[in-house]
Amino acid sequence: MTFDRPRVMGVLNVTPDSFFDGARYFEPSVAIAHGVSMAEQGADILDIGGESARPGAQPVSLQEELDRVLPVVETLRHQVEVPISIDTSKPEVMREAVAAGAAMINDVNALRSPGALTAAAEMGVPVCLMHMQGQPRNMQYEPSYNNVVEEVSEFLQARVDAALEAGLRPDQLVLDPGFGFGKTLRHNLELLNSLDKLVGLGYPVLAGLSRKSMLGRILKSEDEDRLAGSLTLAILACQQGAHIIRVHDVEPTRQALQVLEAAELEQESEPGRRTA
Ligand code: 8Y7
Repeated sequence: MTFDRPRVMGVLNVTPDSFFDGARYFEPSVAIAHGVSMAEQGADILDIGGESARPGAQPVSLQEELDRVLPVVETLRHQVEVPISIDTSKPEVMREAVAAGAAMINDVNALRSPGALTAAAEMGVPVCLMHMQGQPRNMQYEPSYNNVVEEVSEFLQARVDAALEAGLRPDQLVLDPGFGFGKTLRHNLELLNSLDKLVGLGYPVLAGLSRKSMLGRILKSEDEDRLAGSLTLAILACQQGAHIIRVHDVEPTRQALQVLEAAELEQESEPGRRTA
């Protein structure tokens, strides 16, 4: 995948308890239809997950997670042309989902689970390494950093080093600061404003901001009322150099990014405005 323009990753949660769309797409046929619809709306990647990472969420068993995601991966890959990403931290789920047709791994645990580095190295597909402080069950309990941008960046660099050491190729890696994963509103905004520093590590950067509670904090709104805020955050992330935006609302996000792209192209082509 090239990143000449920002790519849109559509979220497909096959869970009963994800915060925004939990239960909505728990039935496989409904999840599949939603995946097809996001592809039609212009998603560049579909991210299928069977374990909620919402704050306070409880882990699910391996078998339960496989039962949730595999039928959806298997069917969707024949119904859409866009690559499918598997959102999991479990090496067994990574392997089975890739065998079933997934072309990318999205791991909120950054391949820290036992066996995950080896599995990802063997499969050779792109992997998103995300930063999280704590675990979903406790991560929003008093998150704390001395310097959030430096700490997240050092963590991601250490995970890159571990991945390369385990035999992953540099061109497999995507980095993500993990908005909302063990972060206060201030931490999230600092990371957003310094996203260019993560981009400076030299890997594509993924940003997941869609409908997150940071918007609830700013807007005092419920998650179904956060679309405009989500689009604003998507634009800000892309202006800071993000390559992939993970969202629930594919069509509006594609439109927002198209408008941004048109404005940026115009800026580049207007000699009087050139700064460099
Ligand atoms: C993110 C994510 C979630 C994110 C990446 C939600 C699975 C919570 N958020 N993966 N997953 N980045 N890479 O709000 O920010 O969708 S789950």
